[in-house]
Amino acid sequence: MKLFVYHTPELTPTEEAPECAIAVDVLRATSTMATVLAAGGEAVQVFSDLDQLVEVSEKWPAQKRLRAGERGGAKVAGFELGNSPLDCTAELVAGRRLFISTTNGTRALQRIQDAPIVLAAALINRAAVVKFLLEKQPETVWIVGSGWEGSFSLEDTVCAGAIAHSIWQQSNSSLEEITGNDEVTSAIALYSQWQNDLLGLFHQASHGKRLLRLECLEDLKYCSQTDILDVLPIQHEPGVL
Ligand code: 3SL
Repeated sequence: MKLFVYHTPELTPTEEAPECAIAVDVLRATSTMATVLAAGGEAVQVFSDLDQLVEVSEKWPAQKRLRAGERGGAKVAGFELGNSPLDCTAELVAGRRLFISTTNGTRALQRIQDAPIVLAAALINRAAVVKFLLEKQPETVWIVGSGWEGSFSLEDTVCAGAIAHSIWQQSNSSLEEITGNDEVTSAIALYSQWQNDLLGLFHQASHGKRLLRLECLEDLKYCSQTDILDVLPIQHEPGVL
């Protein structure tokens, strides 16, 4: 298995495709998706366009759907949910489909949706993603960070590093054998440096600071936990996990 890390959807190659592609948006889209599925959500359907989300979700029975929208960190008016995983309780989401559009995370998923295997990963479900990769042994794996509007983000790269580090430790492979590009080595180095203080790293991160200004400290705390949900968000049809 060769791992490749791409920091943003924009930096992800367009002319080739891996066997498995993983979207990462720790703060907060993929953390929210993992939480919804772990809490019994029927599925998560992603959209980059809000109007399209409304149009498609309207064809779904009202009691079986939830609409979640985030722009600039804030909830989209008229939707039931923003993008806080803490709002996604089992009472609210069980048996319902989440129709979601966020600034960067849903864009990352759409960028990779043509790969044969598409996953969504966050720190909270890292172990489930690693277990799947070790069992399935795809030849090439791309880990794609969502970043922020085309820029690098610390929290997505540290999660990519957490995944790569765990594969390296559990696969009996050398670092060189699993490393497909330099970004993998730097992501592992970032994770190794901060693995015992991921919340501290989020306080350094530009999007962490943005969310703190929006009074989302509890979200940062929740999303900085590692391996707390045994859930594998895997794409069943384009855009649906
Ligand atoms: O950019 C995104 O996709 C979001 O996850 C950003 S936020 O954390 O909801 O502000």
